[in-house]
Amino acid sequence: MNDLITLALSKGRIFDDSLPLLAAAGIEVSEDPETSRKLILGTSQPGVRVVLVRASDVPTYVEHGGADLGVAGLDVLLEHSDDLAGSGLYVPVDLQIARCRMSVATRADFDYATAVKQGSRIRVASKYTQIARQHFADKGVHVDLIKLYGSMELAPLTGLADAIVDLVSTGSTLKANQLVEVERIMDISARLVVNQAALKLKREPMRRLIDAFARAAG
Ligand code: PRT
Ligand code: MG
Repeated sequence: MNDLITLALSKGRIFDDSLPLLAAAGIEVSEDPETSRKLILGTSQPGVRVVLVRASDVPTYVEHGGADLGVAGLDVLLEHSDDLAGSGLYVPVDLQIARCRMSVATRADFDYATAVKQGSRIRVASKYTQIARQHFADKGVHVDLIKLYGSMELAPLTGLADAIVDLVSTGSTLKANQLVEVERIMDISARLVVNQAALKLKREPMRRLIDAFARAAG
């Protein structure tokens, strides 16, 4: 049986923050993705390799078996599917890395609290339309959602939207664009996401790796 395990990571903060966890699990990645153009990286463990994919593609790779497991932000997982277990995905460990929050932000001169209280329709632009839809539905707020793929801060500044839903870490991106955080929707961190079928087929090495991640994440 082929027990090679493929781990999907994305370049940037997920890769960088996963390295110490991998090291604690006794795994060193053979190359630096910032200098190498390779998309498949070997590791110090012959049974484990890393594939580099777009952050939002990690759940797709894991769901369809292109990778056995991966590391993805909770934002990415919630946008991928509202039924992760139904897609054959198992999310066993909060890795506590790449932490930030999902928030609502507006221009300083937009009175969000009053708009909500009065039941006004609010125009909300976001890359995270599933999370935004759920949040405003839970609050009973009527919204017109506008799907964007980036530069969300621009939407309230140009009149495209009244508010945005975006990830906030230090707050400096909002500040630089004169936007204010008016509501925190949820805390976000990266999670280990596992293909349930792979876990059954490669039970021992998969278990060992998942347990090592869980211990390293504390
Ligand atoms: O490559 P692709 O565009 O598909 O994916 P991506 O841009 O989502 O990837 P990446 O590497 O930027 O983010 C990967 C994961 O890191 C996300 O899915 C989040 O779970 C997590 N994370 C943690 C963040 C941030 N912090 C963060 N600050 N993701 C994005 N940001 C952005 C945010 O969208 C905003 O533009 O940083 C800006 C805000 O930062 P501050 O510090 O100015 O508040
Ligand atoms: Mg990014």
